[in-house]
This record gives sequence, C-alpha cells and structure tokens, in this order.
Amino acid sequence: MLAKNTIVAVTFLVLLSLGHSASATVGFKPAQSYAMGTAPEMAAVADFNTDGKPDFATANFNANNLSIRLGDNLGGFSSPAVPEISAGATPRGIAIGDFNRDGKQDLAAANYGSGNISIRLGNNAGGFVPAATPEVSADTQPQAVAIGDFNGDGRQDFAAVNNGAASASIRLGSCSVLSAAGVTVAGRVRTATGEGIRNARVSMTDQQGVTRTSVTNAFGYYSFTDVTVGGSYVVGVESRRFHYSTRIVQVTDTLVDVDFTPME
Ligand SMILES: [Ca+2]
Ligand SMILES: [Ca+2]
Ligand SMILES: [Ca+2]
Repeated sequence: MLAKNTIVAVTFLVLLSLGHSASATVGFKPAQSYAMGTAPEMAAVADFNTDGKPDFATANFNANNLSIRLGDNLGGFSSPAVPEISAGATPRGIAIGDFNRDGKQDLAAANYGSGNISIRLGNNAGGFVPAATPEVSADTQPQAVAIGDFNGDGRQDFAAVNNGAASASIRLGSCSVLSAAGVTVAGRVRTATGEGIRNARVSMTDQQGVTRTSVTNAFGYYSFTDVTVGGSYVVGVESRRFHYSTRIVQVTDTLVDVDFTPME
C-alpha cells in the first residue's frame, strides 16, 4: 500500500488537437506529462482560477485526494498553491458544479472505498476547502458522480452510481443562498464608433437553457432585473446591422457594464 500522500509520476498525456475543420485531418501530438497523485482515475475540466484558461482536476484513487492543475492555454499546466485536496477513501470519480451558488466552481468526488461523495468548495483562485458537510453518503462503492438540477429548484444536485450496490444515489442540493434577491444585469449595445443601437434584441440564457430577452432603448441600453446570482449566463445580441460575439458572464452581483461592440 502506498503512503497516503505519495506522489508518483504517472503519464498524463496532454494531447493537442491539430485539426480545425470537418474536412481536415484530425491528429494529436504529445505535449507534456505531469505528476499527479497516485493512481488517478478520472479527470474533469473547468476554469478553477477564472483566468479564462481551462484547468483540470483528477481523482487519485490510491492517494485519497484530488489534484488541480492550472492551464496556460498553450497546452501546459502548473500546480496551484494547494496542490492536493483531501477526499474520502479511494476516490474514483470527479465532477464539477457550483453547490453553494457563489459563482465559483466546486468539486464532487465519488469515494469508492468510503461509500460517500466529497464536496469541496472552490475559491476561484485554484484552491478548495471542504463544505460544511464535507462528505455526503451514497451507497456501496460509488465510482462516478454526475451533476444536474434534478428537481428544478435552481440548486445543483448529484447522481452517484454505486458499483457495489447496483444503484444510483440521487442527492438534492439544499443551498440556502438561492433565496437571495435577484440582481440586475445591464449594458449597452453599440456601433463600432460607440453610438448606442436601438431595438437590438439581447438574449440571456441560464444554465438550464431558459432564455429571457430584452430590447435596447433609444440609446442602446438594455437590462435584465431579478437575475438569480451564482450562475453563468450566455448573453447574445441580435441586430440587423451588426454581428456581435456572445458573452458568458458569471453573475455574483449586479453587473451594469455587459456592453457589446460589433465584431470586425
Ligand atoms: Ca484557469
Ligand atoms: Ca461554489
Ligand atoms: Ca436541485
């Protein structure tokens, strides 16, 4: 049996895509190998330090912990200040959600040996701490966990699949932050020279796929009121005259500068 915190070099190949279109030849080339905790079994990708560059987390079976590696958007990864995060016994599965609705990505790990799910809350800087209830019971030998809102209350829940019990455990999130009053998301739609565009249709879609729309006023301003905090939203603009890139916004408080200028 390996020591709990033993780190061994395992081959974790990062593969870079070479293809760009449907007709292109698709290939991958080795970029780098990284040391992880012992016997990493599963990886999940998210942007844990909110620098816009994808990072990844692994569940390390024999080390009873989780590893975070921060991406540089060039195919390279580095360790954050707190390299390994404790989990339950022999974690096998890992998934990403925002369980406390603070807009920061959290982790759920399926602990095969201890029959539970570890919840670790992210700080948006690459670090994680245990939730108030750090481990949530599942059944015998949970080996994977998936996140969804199964009862439609806007709080993230999980389904753990239990290898040893031939069952799935559904656990409904009970975060209390949801009842907080909604905030406002607003901004301005402009021409390339900075003038406001009237009657542009702005859409805002939440993580459940629910879309709201707003039309800009004579000066190009739009707003959405009573927006639920803690989630990310896709905001897009439809205009007859210009094309605009969609934006993904994390809403933790009122935003008044979600502005749009046309693509070149
Ligand atoms: Ca990142
Ligand atoms: Ca969170
Ligand atoms: Ca829910």
